[in-house]
Amino acid sequence: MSKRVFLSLGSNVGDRAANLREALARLSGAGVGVRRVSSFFRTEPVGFQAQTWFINCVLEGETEKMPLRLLNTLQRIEWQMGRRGGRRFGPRAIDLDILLYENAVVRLAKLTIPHPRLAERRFMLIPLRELAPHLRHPATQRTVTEMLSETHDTSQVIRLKEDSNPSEGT
Ligand code: PH2
Ligand code: MG
Ligand code: MG
Repeated sequence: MSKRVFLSLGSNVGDRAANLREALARLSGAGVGVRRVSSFFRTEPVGFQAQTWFINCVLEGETEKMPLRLLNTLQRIEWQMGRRGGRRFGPRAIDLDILLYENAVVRLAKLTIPHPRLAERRFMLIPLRELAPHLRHPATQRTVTEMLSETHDTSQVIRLKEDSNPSEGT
């Protein structure tokens, strides 16, 4: 039985849009069927300053993998794409995070689902709203639209007109 998942993709190093596209292709080749992808967004860094803005998107996918296996796959792709340790909130070519996995609530030392900061991050909520505005957080029961209207995050999230053109809108 395949599971429906929503993943967040982010990059703030190098050709950021190309990095997202490469990650999408690698996911498809690694057992994560990509069903739909949100627009790409230029997003103000959250949690640190003096960094290049990110490009973020969210995908709806389908996978047979259990949560920890999926995490493993994401970390392998991050590694292959050149993310080698570094600061937790430092610059990165690619960051792949699990936002939602069916209606699962997972609380393990190395993995929390839904993503623990989902409701505090416009760069996750705005792309997610494009794909699934009425989807509910399995623990709080808030919809994506509700989380967005209630969040305290004020960071900027600007939709790119063409996901193939990272410079647009700068
Ligand atoms: N990821 C973070 C911390 N801050 N800010 C933006 N705009 N986009 C991100 O993907 C992001 C962030 C930690 O993973
Ligand atoms: Mg992250
Ligand atoms: Mg991450």
